[in-house]
Amino acid sequence: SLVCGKTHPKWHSAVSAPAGFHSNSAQCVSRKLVRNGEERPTVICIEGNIASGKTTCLEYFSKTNNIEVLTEPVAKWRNVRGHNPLGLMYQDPTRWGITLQTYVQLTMLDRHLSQICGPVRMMERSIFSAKYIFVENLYKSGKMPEVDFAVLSEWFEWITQNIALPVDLIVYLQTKPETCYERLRERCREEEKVIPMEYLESIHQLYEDWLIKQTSFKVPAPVLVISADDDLEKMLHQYEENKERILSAQ
Ligand code: D5M
Repeated sequence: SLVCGKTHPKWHSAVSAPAGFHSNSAQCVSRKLVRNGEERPTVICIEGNIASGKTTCLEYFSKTNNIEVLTEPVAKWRNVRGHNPLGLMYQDPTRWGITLQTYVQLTMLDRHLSQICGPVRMMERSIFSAKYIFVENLYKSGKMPEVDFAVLSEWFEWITQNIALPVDLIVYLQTKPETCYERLRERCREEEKVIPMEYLESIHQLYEDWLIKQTSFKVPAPVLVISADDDLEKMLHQYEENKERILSAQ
C-alpha cells in the first residue's frame, strides 16, 4: 500500500530501465526505483501561471516516445456529477473556494498516484502548486475563511506526510502576467471571463516566491526555468533545445 504510517516509504535505486523499455536512448534512461518491488517513473511537473502555455509544452513532449503525459483534470473540476465547482469558485470564491480546492486536491492526488505507464511521467501542475499557489492565494487575498484554510492545510499535510509523491524536476514556464492575460482572452473559456489582471499578478508573485526566490514553501525538486513569453514557434524551439536536459532529470 502507498500509505505507510508517518514516514515516507524508502525508495531503493536500481540501474536498469523498467521492463518493456529500452535504456539505450536519452528518453528512456530514467532511474528505476523500487519500493516493495514496484517501479516508479521519473516525474516531471510543468508549472506556470494560468494560460502560460503548459498545454503547448505538454503537447510537444507527448510526441516523444516513452513519455506519459498527464494533463490537469480541469474537465472534472468543471463537471462533478453535473456541478461546476471551477465556475462556482470564480463566481463566489469565499463560498465555493473550499469546495473546488477539496476536489482539486483529491483529483491531483489521484494523478500523482495513477498507474505507471512508462519510464517518464510529465504532469501538468501538481498537488503542491494547488496548495502553495491557489489555496494560498485564496487565503491571502481574504477570500477564504480561516477555518476552510485550516481544514485544507490539515488534509494537505496529512497527505504529503503519509503518501510518497516523488517529483524529480519542476519545469517552470515563466511568463509576464500580461502575456497570460492576452492568452486567456484568446482561449475564451466561459468561467475565466471574470479573471482580472490582478488575479494573474498574484498567482505570478506566488510562483516567483515559491520557485525563483524559494522563500515561501518547500520546493519538492530542482527547478528548470523556461522563459515562456515568446510565440508558439519560438516556444517549440526552446522545448527542442531543453529536451535532453528535461528528460534526463533524475
Ligand atoms: O488552468 C485551468 C483553469 O483551472 C484555470 O481557470 C485556473 C484553474 N486552476 C488550476 N488549478 C487551480 C486550483 N488549484 N485552484 C483554483 N483554480 C485552479 P490552466 O492554468 O489553464 O491549466
